[in-house]
Amino acid sequence: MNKRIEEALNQQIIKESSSSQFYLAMASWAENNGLNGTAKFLYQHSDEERFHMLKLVKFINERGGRAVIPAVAKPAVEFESLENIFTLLLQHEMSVTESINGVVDVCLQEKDYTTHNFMQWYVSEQLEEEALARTILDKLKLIGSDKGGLYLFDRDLENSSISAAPANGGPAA
Ligand code: OFO
Repeated sequence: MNKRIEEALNQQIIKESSSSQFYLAMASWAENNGLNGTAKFLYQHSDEERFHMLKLVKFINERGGRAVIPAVAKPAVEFESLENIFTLLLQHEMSVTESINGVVDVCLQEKDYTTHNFMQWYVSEQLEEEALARTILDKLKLIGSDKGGLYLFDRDLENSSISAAPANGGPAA
């Protein structure tokens, strides 16, 4: 496997792994704060990120490269509010999108059209994830500090009336 491509994909593994940990920390915070619907949503999201990481690990290894499993960095323990969580989540997704675009760029420079094709799955996944995070954040901004509204929001997430369509081959978000 082309070394630059291998390095770029391994860097992406770090990103997906940190996304999974980050959302796991958010899920745990939500669970401890009585927000069970949000916790369920974020636990699922964390699983989905792990799946994104695994998909890269397998792709690299199947193509003769060597996937490197990164150390786990400790994410935040405390979050200010639901709005704070989803603001951070959107910012994080935007940085992941940038990094995916960087990998796609390396694929084009190295004329690796197979990996370029593989990465298109991530490109559309990022579109969905950013759109979902924006929708959720818009709802939270409307709700503001209204406790009844926040209760209903959390219940909606529990019943998954706010959720992304499952990406091809991936678990439901
Ligand atoms: Fe892996 O899609 Fe979010 O980060």
